[in-house]
Amino acid sequence: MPVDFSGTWNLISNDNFEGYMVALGIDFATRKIAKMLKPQKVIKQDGDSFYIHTTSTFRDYSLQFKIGEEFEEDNKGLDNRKCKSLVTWENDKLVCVQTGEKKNRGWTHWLEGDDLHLELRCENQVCKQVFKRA
Ligand code: 1AG
Repeated sequence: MPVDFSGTWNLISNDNFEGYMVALGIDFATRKIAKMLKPQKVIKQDGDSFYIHTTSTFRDYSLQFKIGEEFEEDNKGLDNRKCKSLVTWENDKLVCVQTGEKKNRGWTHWLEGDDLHLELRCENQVCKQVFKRA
């Protein structure tokens, strides 16, 4: 059985989100608000097609992609930088490389027990988020 990330997920931990946001050049006032948030993710997976909607009381972000197909990502409401993104499977992990102005930018999603994990990378910063099923 292939992995299925589908579901509604609530953030339970968020390590070094501050460092990640600093690496992305997010201003102090926005960071102060953003780090208080407890975002929810809704993931719809149909084979290799994904829809990931992250919502919060402050801003929302949605993403649609197919494994192995590069797409333009605008990061609207986040750092607003455009990049070229490519998501691939590495075993049961979903790995995204975001090529653009920022070095070493990307993220990895995987399931561990009943939890959804997300590692967000930018330059030399790594943020680690864990979500539980709603
Ligand atoms: C994400 O990517 C993007 C969603 O999870 C938010 C994650 C990190 C925030 C990124 C940069 C911070 C920039 C601005 C802070 C302002 C608002 C924060 C809003 C957070 C909720 C949207 C991976 C993903 C796959 O798309 O799950």
